Amino acid sequence: MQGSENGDGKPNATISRSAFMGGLGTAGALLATGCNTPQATTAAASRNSAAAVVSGDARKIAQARGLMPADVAAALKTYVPSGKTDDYYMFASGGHSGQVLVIGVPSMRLLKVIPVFTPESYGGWGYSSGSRDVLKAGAVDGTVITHGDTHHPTFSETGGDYDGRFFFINDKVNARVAVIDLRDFECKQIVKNPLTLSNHGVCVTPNSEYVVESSHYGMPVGWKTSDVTKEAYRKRFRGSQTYWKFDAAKGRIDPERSFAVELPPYWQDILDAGKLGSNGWTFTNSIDTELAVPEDWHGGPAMEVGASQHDMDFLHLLNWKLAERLVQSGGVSKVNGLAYIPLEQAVKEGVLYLVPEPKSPHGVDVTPDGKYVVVSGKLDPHVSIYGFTKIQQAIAKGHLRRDSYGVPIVAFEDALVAQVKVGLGPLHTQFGGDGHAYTSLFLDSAVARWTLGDDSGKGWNLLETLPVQYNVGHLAAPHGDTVHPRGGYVVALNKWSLDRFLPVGPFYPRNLQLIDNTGEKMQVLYDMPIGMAEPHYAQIIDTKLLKPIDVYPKNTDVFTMAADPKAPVFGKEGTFDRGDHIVVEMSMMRSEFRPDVVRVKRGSRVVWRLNNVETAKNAIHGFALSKYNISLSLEPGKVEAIEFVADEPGVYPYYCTDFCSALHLEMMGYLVVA
Ligand code: CUK
Ligand code: CUA
Repeated sequence: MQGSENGDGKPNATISRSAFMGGLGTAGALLATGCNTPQATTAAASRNSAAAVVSGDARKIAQARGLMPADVAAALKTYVPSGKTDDYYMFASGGHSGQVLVIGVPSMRLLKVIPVFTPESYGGWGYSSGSRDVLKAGAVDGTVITHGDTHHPTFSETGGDYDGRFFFINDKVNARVAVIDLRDFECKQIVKNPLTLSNHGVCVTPNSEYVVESSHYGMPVGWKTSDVTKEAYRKRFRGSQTYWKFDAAKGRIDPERSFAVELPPYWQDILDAGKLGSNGWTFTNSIDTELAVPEDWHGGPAMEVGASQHDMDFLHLLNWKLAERLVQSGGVSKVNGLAYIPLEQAVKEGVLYLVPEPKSPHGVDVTPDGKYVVVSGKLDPHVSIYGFTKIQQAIAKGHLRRDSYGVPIVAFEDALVAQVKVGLGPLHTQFGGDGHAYTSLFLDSAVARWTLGDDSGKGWNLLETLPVQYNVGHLAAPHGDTVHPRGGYVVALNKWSLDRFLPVGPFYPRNLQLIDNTGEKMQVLYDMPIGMAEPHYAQIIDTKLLKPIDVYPKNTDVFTMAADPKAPVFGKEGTFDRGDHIVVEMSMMRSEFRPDVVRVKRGSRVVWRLNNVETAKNAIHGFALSKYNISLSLEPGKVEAIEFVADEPGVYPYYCTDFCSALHLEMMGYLVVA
């Protein structure tokens, strides 16, 4: 029994965290002996405090609650005492809530909801002028979109590992990508793809040169057509892969320096970027090489049947460094303002290749060493492992057959290194710090753990599978898709929870399960309900890499992260008539608004600037104005503005929405419209 070294009742000060994590027996010993010896964790401090817990009382509690030794071990592994913090941040997509969730690991405590694509009144997102501008930049043909379907979160990387600086997430339903600055955990930019209305995969290249977005459903380029026959689909519908240039100094995507590569309309799906030896390439799978269209367009079978006829779909291999050189040499045209490499040119220049991949593929993940690409097909019980070297050799050899669009196809046998039979419905793969790979099994509701082998095809073996509850989608592991996975945990992001939680009506919580992967056998430690939309993917980052600011410097405009030249000046507040509009300059502090009365004439356009002049951590003030649909959140040092027309005479209270002090309820004022 692992951990039994503690069973002799002697303190074991040298036991490592990972040994502790692996030791179910530690808790077993705890229950069996009820001893007073310190059980180990990393910190010396917690080693001492553990002594108090590990007593006869703990045993009594466990017995009274009917806990098994494994339950107690799980509790000890996930419990983060009051006042202590977690080892990792998990950033999870918020699914079709359009937001991003920040969760502590291993405690699985929700730390923050970052508003992104959807207005969120707690953060003033979509109400302040600055955030409205961000949402407006993501408008589709002039329509400001107030929702999103977030799937694939991605940290910025340096050298193939997360660098803790920025975070990106896609909106599947309108083909948009958002940038979040990890200095303040706030969304700063949304870009709309001008080629398509639906995307799916998003990843970054190893030094965040590009945020890469794959289109999803086949679309006429620019979506403005009503020619929807089967023939039109083949001829004029296309996929695309967009390489959004990321300017890390500015913290923004630069559409001027971005480009796209045209692809056949195969419904490109998830993608991943090559790393180390395979850096310079991206790998994108696809699911509708049948070119199926709705029955109505040609009288064929239903879409889901039509799109699942082939035994193989295509993995797309894109040489983005070559594409970048083409763009930089000025040899490409523009479509809807974006530099664009048409399919024919991509083929001619050797930018694009295909490799067949088994039935209805979904996940594609590059191994930490960059040597292999792991593909899983929903309707094939294997993960297929392609060798980057083998692919390059096949390309160099030439004589490749082509698809109906003329794209060269590397033969499956020439690219394949191994297949591991993992179970039913394999979707997504992550890599653990233990050198193993972890694949989610949607149909089996399980996680498969398997070993990585070599080019000869040896060493690729299934180790074990662990049931999870239920219908797992993605997995997330600490730095689990980088060159340097940290290990310790795997989180299963499950679609269904069925019997896991108290009933809350027909909308069941989604279930995130924390798994310990440090032992011989994996163990589910914790079920975390998500009381909103389904998080698809999440990434987990070492907390040491993030250095968020706790107070904005004075007068900060959070969209430039610099002092706002128009910030209201403390002591010079007031209401000023500027001819065609009224300017309100307001300071906020505990526990007052200055001014506390704002008088304007009916019909005035009002530009209201607010400055939280506090410098103390956590001294947040909200601002809500009755009738005018305004809610703001001003963290200390932040400046924001709102604009509206005061169109009705009356008296409208405004007040602070954050309980900021004992006199918080008195922090209010009146807008008087005469
Ligand atoms: S997808 Cu949802 S479980 Cu958008 Cu990565 Cu596979
Ligand atoms: Cu400020 Cu309450």
